[in-house]
Amino acid sequence: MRANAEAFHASLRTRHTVRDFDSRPVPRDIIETCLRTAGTAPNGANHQPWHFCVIGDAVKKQQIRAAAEEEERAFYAGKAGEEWLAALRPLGTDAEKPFLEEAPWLICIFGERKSVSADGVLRKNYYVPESVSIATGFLIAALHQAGLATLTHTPNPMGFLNEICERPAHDKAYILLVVGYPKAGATIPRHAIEKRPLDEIATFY
Ligand code: IYR
Repeated sequence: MRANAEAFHASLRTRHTVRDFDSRPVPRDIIETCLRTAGTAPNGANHQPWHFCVIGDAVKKQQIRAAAEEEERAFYAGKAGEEWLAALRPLGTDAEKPFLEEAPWLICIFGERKSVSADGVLRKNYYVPESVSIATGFLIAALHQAGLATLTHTPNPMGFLNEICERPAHDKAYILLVVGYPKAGATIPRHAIEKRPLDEIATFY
């Protein structure tokens, strides 16, 4: 038990968000297996209120990049506010998102606020943000374990993804997950490496 817990921690602690992706292809079946892992996540009423739109198509990637950068330009030009922009400065991010075209796969992660049940009735789903977030965590861990890097990208708002992915209005895009290999020489901001110690993030009673 101890050895397994430590081995999993040793693996996950080496995961870092990457912002420069190589265009080297990643086989589709690896992504499929990792998505099956995401689909095992605990969720509200076992409705499994998520949908993963997996983009490998260059034209769709181009459309996503154009729409995301439009939102990001507004964000960095002032919509974010000074406090938020100051918090991001140590990461060195800006409105340019070339990785949206360079990475082999983009996974648009939607929460289904409603979904069609087996009997064809549109039913309400529960704990959608929580369920989608947990599934996303499983997905990121699975991709990492497979040897892939990810970036949890969140242009805001992300309504453009419904259009590009042809998802209904009752689906909400939560995260645009960029998946691939890091570009040679890709770096990680020093700011992102420091993790809070256990005694700060947990209290035992
Ligand atoms: N979505 C923007 C801004 C951004 C916000 C947070 I909070 C981050 O941790 C990183 C970036 C962008 O992708 O640049």
